[in-house]
Amino acid sequence: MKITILTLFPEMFTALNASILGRAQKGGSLQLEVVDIRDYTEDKHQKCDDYPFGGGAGMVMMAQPIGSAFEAVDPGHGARRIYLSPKGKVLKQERVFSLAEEEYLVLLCGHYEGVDQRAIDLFVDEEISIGDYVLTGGELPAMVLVDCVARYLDGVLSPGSLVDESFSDGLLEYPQYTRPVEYRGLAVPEVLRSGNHAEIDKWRREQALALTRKLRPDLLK
Ligand code: 9WO
Repeated sequence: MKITILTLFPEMFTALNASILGRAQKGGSLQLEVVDIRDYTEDKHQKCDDYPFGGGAGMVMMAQPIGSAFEAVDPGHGARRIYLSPKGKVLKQERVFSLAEEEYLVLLCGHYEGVDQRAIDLFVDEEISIGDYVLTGGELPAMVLVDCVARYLDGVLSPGSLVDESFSDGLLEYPQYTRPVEYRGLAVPEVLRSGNHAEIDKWRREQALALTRKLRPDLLK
């Protein structure tokens, strides 16, 4: 899968080369491209933002550099074009699965007080929110989207971890323990040290269900 990120702050995306996503890129299942929208300005001073019509605080990202950047990275419009925005539908795991099936995503990151609405109307297929809060820009949400989608590409997770995840399908994760057996008076539950895998599976399912019922009952409806 290919993902292109359009942003005025490309240096923020160095974080994505670390850890798990570095592996996906090396393995070839993820091709990540970060594009500086400023490279596409036609303004002689490379200006990409301007005052809002109607007045008000702050600056608005101009339509021209954004439109030209979309057209340059995806001339045939084969990509799904997504704007990370608090106005979008809130991202859930189901949508993560379906996004992972796409060939090519182009993610637009807004900044300042927003983006000229015409860039959204002309070039964006879908707005996605990662949660109901306002940030200084769409860059962190874009990284969140890349991270959760990339987990489903080949070679990102160790074999079996997605199987473990579907085991507790839609539930919160059961408690995990590693060595030592006792830490500050708290012991690892006996069942996990029993070697009885049927009992371990049963305990984990029960824990996942009880935790979900207690902490996130909305996930069970
Ligand atoms: C700032 C602002 C200031 C005065 C009046 C109105 C205003 N609106 C905004 C605003 O919404 N700024 C956005 C900041 C502009 C686009 C990028 N920004 C953004 C994206 N903040 N939060 C997100 C986001 C994206 C996806 N999921 C959650 C949050």
